[in-house]
Amino acid sequence: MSKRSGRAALARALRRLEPPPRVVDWAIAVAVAVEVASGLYSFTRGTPSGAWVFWLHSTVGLTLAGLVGFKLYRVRRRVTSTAAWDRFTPLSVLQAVVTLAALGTGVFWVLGGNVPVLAWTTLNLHVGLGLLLVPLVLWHLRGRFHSPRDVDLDRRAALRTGALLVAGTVVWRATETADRALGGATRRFTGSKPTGDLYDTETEGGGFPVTSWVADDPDPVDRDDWTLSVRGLVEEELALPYDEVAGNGPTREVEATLDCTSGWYTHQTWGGVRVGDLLDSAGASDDARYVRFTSVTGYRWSLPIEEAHDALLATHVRGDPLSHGHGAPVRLVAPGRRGFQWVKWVESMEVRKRGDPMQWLVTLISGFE
Ligand SMILES: Nc1nc2c(c(=O)[nH]1)N[C@H]1C(S)=C(S)[C@@H](COP(=O)(O)O)O[C@H]1N2
Ligand SMILES: [Mo]
Repeated sequence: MSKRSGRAALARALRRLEPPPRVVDWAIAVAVAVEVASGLYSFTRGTPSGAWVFWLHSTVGLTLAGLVGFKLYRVRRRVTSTAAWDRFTPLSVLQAVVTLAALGTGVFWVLGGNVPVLAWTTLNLHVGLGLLLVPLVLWHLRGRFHSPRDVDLDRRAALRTGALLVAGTVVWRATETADRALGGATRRFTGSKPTGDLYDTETEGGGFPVTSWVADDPDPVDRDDWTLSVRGLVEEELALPYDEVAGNGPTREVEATLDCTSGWYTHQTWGGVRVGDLLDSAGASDDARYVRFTSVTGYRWSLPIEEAHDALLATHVRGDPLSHGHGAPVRLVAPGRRGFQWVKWVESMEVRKRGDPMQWLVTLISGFE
């Protein structure tokens, strides 16, 4: 087949598969919304029962790639001839670039790639680009808005859009299989990779990176000056010095996986005191529903009380007392939760009736003056 007739055949095939323009445009907006929502929601999923949200994210992401392909093919002349540019075109081009970069970094990460930029993994970059799409898409809709009522979603258009979604699923399954065959199966369902794949930590005896979510960086906490305060809905408030928390060595050891949303995980043996034992000593009241753990920096997270019972306030990791960077004297170990919820440098444990929606904001701004 000559080059020209090959291209004509491709154009014909694309035309046959292409959903109508308005359907493509709205499907892109919906897909981006689904990606941002599922991406953010995935930050809260740390157990395999939450794996579906990662599947959804991958499948819709690949479908979005197909939609963007159709879109770019359709508008190619409007972009390549600058005479056709209007004041919204530069922003549209920027949006296309950011979308492709967000998709590209996501796929690259899944296929085993990582090109760190300063402290950022490629997964961090993927998240940043994805969030950048929110204002860009809203802006784009403002400039090029077509009412959803104009969307000509007849049976055929619905079938074609559905076919794209199926294609997205097939490609996703295929990459998963290929990845497993190529030995990339060390990725967790969250997308995180073993620390040793990303950082040169294995040489330090199974160490793992010290990270802050945003800006927390306190001075080392003096174990002798520190007490753990247990308060709130309890019969008796406690202020426990380090020796009473750590005792003659940890009273409990737990194996748990620390899985950071920047894309690494580490499996460690943590030693410390079971939160349930502390709750029993203090005597939690009947209407207690949550336990909130707060760091010396103000950073905090709450767990439902049943879950808190089985969590650990760790003083040790791999048999050694925690280092400052990993949260000494005491950090929260919350199995099944993502890394950012494992509060470091804990100084108080508060039994409460309600959860704490503000904790989301606080984890982002703690550490700033
Ligand atoms: N007080 C406080 N605790 C924190 C953080 C933080 O910034 N401040 N970062 C969290 C994040 S995002 C992760 S992944 C883990 C990292 O623990 P590590 O530094 O021991 O590896 O701690 C969590 N606990
Ligand atoms: Mo993290």
